[in-house]
Amino acid sequence: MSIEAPPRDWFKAPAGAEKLWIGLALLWCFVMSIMMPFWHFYGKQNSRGEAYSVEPTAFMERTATFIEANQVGDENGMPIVEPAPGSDAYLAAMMWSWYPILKLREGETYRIHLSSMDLNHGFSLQPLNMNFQVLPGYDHVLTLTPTSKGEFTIVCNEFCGIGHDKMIGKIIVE
Ligand SMILES: [Cu+2]
Repeated sequence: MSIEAPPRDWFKAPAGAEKLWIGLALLWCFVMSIMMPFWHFYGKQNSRGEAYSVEPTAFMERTATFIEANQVGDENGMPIVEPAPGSDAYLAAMMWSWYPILKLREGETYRIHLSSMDLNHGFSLQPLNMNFQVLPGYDHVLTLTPTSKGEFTIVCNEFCGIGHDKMIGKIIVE
């Protein structure tokens, strides 16, 4: 059987319920488009967009200095680091880990510096589902105030190679 062209008068203008559904879907497209810039300015879940350029080696040096000054423990060789409230904290993404584990206090504000040592990773804080891109060369500063206690998992949501699914980090809030 060969492919045949449809009859010339195949198009039937939508009517009744179909017309209504197309109208609603179109309206929803407009609502969602308007909501994108709206959520950018409204709410406290967004990044301020504060970012600097940084070489991965320089970022790693800052991370090492930060760990040296604030380490309070370790978990399977991964340092647990507790920055002073109001201070700067460093979190490096690399194939395939988040380095180090951060220990924060509820209600205190921190400046979390995020950068990648190799390629594009995705910072996804669970179960809150806050997501940010992590790129080599960029020091992205998140001003963060934890509002609840517990252990929060960081997963990588940007496919970054064979160990991507093992790239799990942690933020502890006390
Ligand atoms: Cu990754």
